[in-house]
Amino acid sequence: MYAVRMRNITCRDNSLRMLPLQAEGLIAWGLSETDPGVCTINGSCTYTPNNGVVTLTLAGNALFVKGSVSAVSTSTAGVVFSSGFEPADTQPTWSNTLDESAGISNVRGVCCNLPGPEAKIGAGSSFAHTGDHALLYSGYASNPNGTDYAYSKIFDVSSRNIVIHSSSTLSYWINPESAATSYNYATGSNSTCVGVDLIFSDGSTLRDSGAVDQNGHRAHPFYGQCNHLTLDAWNQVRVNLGSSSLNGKTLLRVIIGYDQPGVTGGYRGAIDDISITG
Ligand SMILES: [Ca+2]
Repeated sequence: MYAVRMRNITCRDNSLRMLPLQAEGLIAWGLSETDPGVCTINGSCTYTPNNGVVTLTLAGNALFVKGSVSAVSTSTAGVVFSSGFEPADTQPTWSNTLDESAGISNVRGVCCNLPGPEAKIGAGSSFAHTGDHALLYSGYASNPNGTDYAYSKIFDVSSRNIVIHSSSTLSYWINPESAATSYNYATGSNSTCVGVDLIFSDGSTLRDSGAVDQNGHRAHPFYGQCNHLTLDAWNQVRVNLGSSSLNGKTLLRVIIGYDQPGVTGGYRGAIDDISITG
């Protein structure tokens, strides 16, 4: 029995060295006329002594594992950018500054001799979605027969190396104001024709990517969001970025845009709690 036990140890050690992870089947070890032995991957070893000796079977029932399969883990895609416009949050890089991707067409200040459309931090707990601050947007569209848009840049994220992956999402909250809640600056549902937009390193944009929000509306201020948001309410907009043509692209800027051709009048509202997951 002692000899058998020793062979078993050798058999075990050789099995361990020979086993690829998750291997199945028999492993032949040390087969010869005088020293036959067969081990299986579950550690059951059969030792066949020389002729004339009763065959002995050793069943150790040890489980041989070379390497291991770790527990399958799940993880939530991390937030790679967020801002609620509070003092402790990431602050806008720009204020009231047009974005070079589209700029402006037939939009001016909503009132009060403002030099142009607004895109700046506004304060007040009743104004914000969370906390006391949100991004205030406003403008006045003046062309009844053609283009009316204004795109303003907010955050420069070019140094963050944010690459869109299959699970990447954009989320933000927007409160488009009606005339009643905007000192009559806003007209009709103009304030709903606004959305957060993204600019990528190859010059492409979220608005022209075809990506849609959780309701199937394009993430485009006009071709999607316009008239699909509820006035005087906080609307959450969630966009699956990874399933669109944006997968693999590198994000440079977070901007906002108003866009609605052929309709004049003012618009005004607030955007808060922007987040992007990688
Ligand atoms: Ca806030």
